[in-house]
Amino acid sequence: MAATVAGDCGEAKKRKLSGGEPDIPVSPSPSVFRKFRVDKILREDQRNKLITVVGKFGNEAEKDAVVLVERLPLDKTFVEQALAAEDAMTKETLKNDIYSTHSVYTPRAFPDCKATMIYPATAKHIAKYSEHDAFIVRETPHLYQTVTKPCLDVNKFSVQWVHNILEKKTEADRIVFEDPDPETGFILLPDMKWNRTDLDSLYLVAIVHKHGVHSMRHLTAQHLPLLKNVLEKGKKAIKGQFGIPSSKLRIYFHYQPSYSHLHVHFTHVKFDAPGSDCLRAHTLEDVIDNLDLDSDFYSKKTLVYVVRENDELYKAYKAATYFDD
Ligand code: G7M
Repeated sequence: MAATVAGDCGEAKKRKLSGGEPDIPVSPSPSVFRKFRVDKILREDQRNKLITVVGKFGNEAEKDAVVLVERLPLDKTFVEQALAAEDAMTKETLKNDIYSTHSVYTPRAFPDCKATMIYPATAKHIAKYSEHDAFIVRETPHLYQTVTKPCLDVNKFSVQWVHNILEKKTEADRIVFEDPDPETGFILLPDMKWNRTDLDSLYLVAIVHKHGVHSMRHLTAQHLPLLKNVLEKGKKAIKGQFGIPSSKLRIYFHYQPSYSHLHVHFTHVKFDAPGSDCLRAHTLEDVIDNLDLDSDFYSKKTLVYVVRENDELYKAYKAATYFDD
């Protein structure tokens, strides 16, 4: 189970976030983390105000849970309502002439953190969310066939969450747009990383209905109708639903993706989304152009990306003596 416990204040709450009912703020209930005990800090990222830990809900025999805790971005509603709320408290920390600073204790109805939980977490999840050295790989088609593919075939994350979305078993109320065509259709919905409050950090993901396309590496010209459909209808749905024009959208694949069912990321250009850098992101427009030029582009292309120590792929390249250090 992967659960996102998120705050729901802000501009976006007033908009229709999905095709269904407007998002209604849910009143908080006792913390799901009451019995949680932190075993180890996996990663501290003060710049992004994020700490990732691994721990357990019970005794040693219990399965591990990975929890990512991040500060929510501030928004207009917070400044308008939370600061002035009856039950808000402040403590003056400095006063000098006309200048003063204050610690602000916000009312309970205003969440200040978002926690993303993965439970039960596998060793691969713990590795994914841990701090470790990064190494750049230049994956030739030969390296893909001889090392990457055999490794990924046995070490992949479950895509059960993807199937749940496609079969409307989970997150159905969050769907922003669906084209049900089995060949060219997709479901567009908020990515787990988006708090759904701040449009400047909008993050949606389009999951294709078609099965069996594991990553960008597998794309050929035969997938062009699918890709063009995701691009055009995805942009249109975001404009219609959130009022964001396509000139403000970064639309891309990850390579390597974490999950081997084809999906496309849509993020706001103002948001410095993790994995939107040149070592992981490939814009959908570029991918379409490349396939228009050559149907076999991605079976011939050398693809550059980062692997991290602890990652099974890193270990596989190391065993194949790919790295020169
Ligand atoms: O790296 P990759 O291209 O595989 O990215 C997968 C994306 O799916 C990431 O941006 C995740 O935040 C997102 N994601 C992962 N899970 C498990 C979920 C989920 O359960 N629901 C939603 N909505 N997004 C998810």
